[in-house]
Amino acid sequence: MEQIIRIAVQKSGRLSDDSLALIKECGIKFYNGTGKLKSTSTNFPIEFLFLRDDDIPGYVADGVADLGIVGENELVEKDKDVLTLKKLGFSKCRLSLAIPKGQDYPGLEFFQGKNIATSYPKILGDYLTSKGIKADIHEISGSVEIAPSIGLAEGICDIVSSGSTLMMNGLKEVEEIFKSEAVLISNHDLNEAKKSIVDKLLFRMNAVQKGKISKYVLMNVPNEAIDKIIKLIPGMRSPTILPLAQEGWSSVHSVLNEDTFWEHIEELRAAGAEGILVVPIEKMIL
Ligand code: PRT
Ligand code: ZN
Repeated sequence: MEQIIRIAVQKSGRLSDDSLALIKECGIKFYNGTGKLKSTSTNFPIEFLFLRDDDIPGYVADGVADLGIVGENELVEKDKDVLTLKKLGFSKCRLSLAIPKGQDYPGLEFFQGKNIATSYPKILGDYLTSKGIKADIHEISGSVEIAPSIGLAEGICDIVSSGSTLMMNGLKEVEEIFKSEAVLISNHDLNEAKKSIVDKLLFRMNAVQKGKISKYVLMNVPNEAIDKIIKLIPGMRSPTILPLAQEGWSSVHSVLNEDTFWEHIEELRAAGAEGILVVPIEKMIL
């Protein structure tokens, strides 16, 4: 039988849409009708298992799935022996300690001897130990943010994204203890055939990711400014320069990184570039 790899993705939740979108952007076709627990791609040797995120690290460690997409918070909390292949840049959040808004916060010693409610006892326990704080950790699986108002704990440790859940529950964030984003994980013992499929998948994911952080830029430049402009935008190998119908002008094309994009655009305008067009890149293969 031809080799196939199995990837575990979250069935429905904050990771699902971006996980499936990334796989589709890699050109991998599959059907994920509602309620389906399994699906096989029609054009790539990959099979999908749709699971709760809590179960993904364990399934990958046990080899039930070869790969998985999961939040780092869940991965570290579950403490399973798997490989992290790649950070995926979505589902970003932080794990933070929070206390009632009206309380004074003198620093971490606030938590000495206190009760803290969380769904992340391992990450919190390791953090407090490393800081020399002894507290009682109460593990609860959901609605952690109501724990202080019902008298269960003096503080909580939970996932924060915008901060609005804390605010709505009269809490304030006092310490960030862990940063998380979605990661691609793999089983430790893949055979060579599976490894080579994983390499193909990683190659495509890298191309999609590089495309996302890069922009294709086209601009009109007076010929005397070309040298100066080229120094500002080296491009992938070097920029493309095409003559315009109007004498003395050229069109310069290049690729810019999104992080430094606005700085570059300002420099280019100052150097004489006009009519700057910025085009998204779907994939980038170097
Ligand atoms: O059903 P299943 O077990 O698969 O899903 P789940 O309910 O356990 O997880 P889900 O889908 O809520 O989240 C999946 C992953 O997304 C988490 O493990 C994190 O890695 C990541 N993530 C990113 C978040 C958030 N942002 C987030 N805001 N996970 C949870 N939240 C919750 C948080 O628990 C709190 O209740 O949103 C609230 C805080 O949000 P703000 O924006 O109000 O601060
Ligand atoms: Zn979960």
